[in-house]
Amino acid sequence: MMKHAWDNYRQYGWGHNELKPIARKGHSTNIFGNSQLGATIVDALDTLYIMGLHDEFREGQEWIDKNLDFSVNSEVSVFEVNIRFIGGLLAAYYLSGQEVFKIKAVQLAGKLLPAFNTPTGIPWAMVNLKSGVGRNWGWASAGSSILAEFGTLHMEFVHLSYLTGDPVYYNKVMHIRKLLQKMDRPNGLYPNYLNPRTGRWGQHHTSVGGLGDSFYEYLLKAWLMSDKMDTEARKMYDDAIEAIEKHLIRKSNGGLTFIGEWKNGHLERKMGHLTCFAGGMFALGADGSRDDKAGHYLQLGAEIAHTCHESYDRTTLKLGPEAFKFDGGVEAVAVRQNEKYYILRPEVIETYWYMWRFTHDPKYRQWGWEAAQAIDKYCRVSGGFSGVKDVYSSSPTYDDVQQSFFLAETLKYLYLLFSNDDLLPLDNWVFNTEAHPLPVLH
Ligand code: DMJ
Repeated sequence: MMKHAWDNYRQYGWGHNELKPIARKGHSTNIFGNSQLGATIVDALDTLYIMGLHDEFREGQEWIDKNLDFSVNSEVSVFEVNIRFIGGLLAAYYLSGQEVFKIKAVQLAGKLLPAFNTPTGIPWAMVNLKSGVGRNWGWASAGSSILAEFGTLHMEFVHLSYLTGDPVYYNKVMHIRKLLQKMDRPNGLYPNYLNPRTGRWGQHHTSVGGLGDSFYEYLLKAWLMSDKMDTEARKMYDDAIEAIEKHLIRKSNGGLTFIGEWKNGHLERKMGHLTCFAGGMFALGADGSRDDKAGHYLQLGAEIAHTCHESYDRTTLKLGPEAFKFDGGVEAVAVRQNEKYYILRPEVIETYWYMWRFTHDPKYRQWGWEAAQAIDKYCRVSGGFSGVKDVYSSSPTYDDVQQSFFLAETLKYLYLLFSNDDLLPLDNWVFNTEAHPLPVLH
């Protein structure tokens, strides 16, 4: 599957950010700006390396060496470029030892730094790589920055300071943490929106899915990546998770544990595909949890994995919808037409993999295999892999996008699920939110 995805991108989309596997041409979205930055190459490198696809890896390295140029007049998402490009380049560097990846990661990080020039030091969502001018998404509550965006820089920036000896990156992310620590949190929850000019929260929405997700993930992973020395991060994670469990996690009438979304004091009984990563996060954070609640968190991870598997199993294609409800007799099923799509996302398989590593219960391999077969059956087209618009339809239509995270995450987690535990052991490696492994800094 990786060969099929890569070879088609190589043939039809080379150098573009992503591939349109049906039109057989390059694809890009506004998160990458208007330049051809080869997002799929950078995102896929470590997967190629891990799978032993060394010729493909070398081709990618050569393209990066000769063509990847960040001095372009292009406005990109700071978060996306950090998790996919900086994370991807750093992982490729650590795995292969090739200096070019480190050099490019540091060059790119320098281009992101102007995004932090705000009255509070909370970065803008977007920055122009050439001019350094930053701004926020027009749709985000009252000019706010997004929790999952400014809160998902820590792992990569700590590594950048470690590799360069320059504290500037570390200082930027620690400043964000200190600021967050000082703020009041409604019901102990972190709202998704924070205004970088005023330092005030925007709308009181809290989510473990889109807009919130990887902020919580990075608190836990900052602690793991520091060889468990960063106890401040662990405490913030424990506090946040306790509040989430109290206010957002519920059991449906049918006995499925789900994580809802908190909107101005009201719990929306809806869970996103993105939220399904949390099963793996709870399992990963079980060891070291407060009050010896390791068993509890491993169980919670297992329950989320089960719920997310049900969201797949209750569809025609056996692929999960973007969001599913637990309301009025509906259980783990999408209701609105615009929530029925599957865009090759990794989160459910990611959780299967973590649960497999921690329990070795064969059902996780079984579930991963079901998902792999469904992707191969319904998302494979002759020009690559495509997302599908309706997982409940027996004749689905395609969205014609091969997302870069399909190669970075979905296929990597599947491969790891069927590999031995000594391939990237979790005692030595921590995966960033785009599945790029970074070493623990002992
Ligand atoms: C990826 O880019 C990352 O996993 C991110 O944290 C969330 N969204 C996508 C995949 O669904």
